Amino acid sequence: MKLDFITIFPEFFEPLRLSLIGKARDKSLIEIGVHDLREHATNVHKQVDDTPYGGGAGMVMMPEVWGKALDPIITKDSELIILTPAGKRFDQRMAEELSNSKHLIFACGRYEGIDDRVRQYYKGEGFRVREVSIGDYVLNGGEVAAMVMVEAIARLIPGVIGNPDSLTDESHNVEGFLEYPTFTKPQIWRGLAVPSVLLSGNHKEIADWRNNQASKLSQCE
Ligand code: JCK
Repeated sequence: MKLDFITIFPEFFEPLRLSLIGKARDKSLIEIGVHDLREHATNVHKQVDDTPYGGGAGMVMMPEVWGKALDPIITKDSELIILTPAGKRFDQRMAEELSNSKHLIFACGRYEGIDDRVRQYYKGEGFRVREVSIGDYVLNGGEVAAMVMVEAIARLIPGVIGNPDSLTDESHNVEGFLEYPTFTKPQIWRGLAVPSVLLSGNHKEIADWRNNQASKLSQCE
């Protein structure tokens, strides 16, 4: 999978060299491109934003600059993801869908966002375009949201996660998201003991206990 990020703050994506995603890059399971939007600015001031038509506070990102950044990298295999607080909510189902794509382009805006004609244009040209939000709170830009999405998407690509058993467990409950409390050594820490069922070696009883503890079930009771 190829992942491209377009941003005025390329440094936000340095952490993609770490941990599982860094290793997946070394193994060529994923390829990452980070593009500085400002390199596509046309005027002497390298300006990427301008005042909004219709008035109002803040600035809007200029469509020409985005067009120049996107044209060289977008293809019919691309999924153009425009981060915006008004987008469709990102969830595990969307992560699974996107993990099957060949090419994701994350358009990371700042200020009050990107001139809507960028979305209109690429959609009109027949490219796959979606507006996505990671949750109901307001961020200062799309970069952190794109990082959240990549972490959720990349771990679903075969070979990225060391132990694929954990993925199988998750896929059995896309909806319910069975989460249960976890424990490791020592058996007693600061007077708190690990539930004895987990030391029993009885796999059926352990599975039943974990199902009972699962957050979705507890909420229903
Ligand atoms: C991308 C710029 C900042 C801040 C609202 C009201 C006109 C628009 C996001 N879950 C999420 N929250 N926020 C974002 C996100 C925020 C962004 C950008 C994503 C680009 N900003 C911003 C406020 C507004 N204004 C009237 C706009 C943009 C995700 N994903």
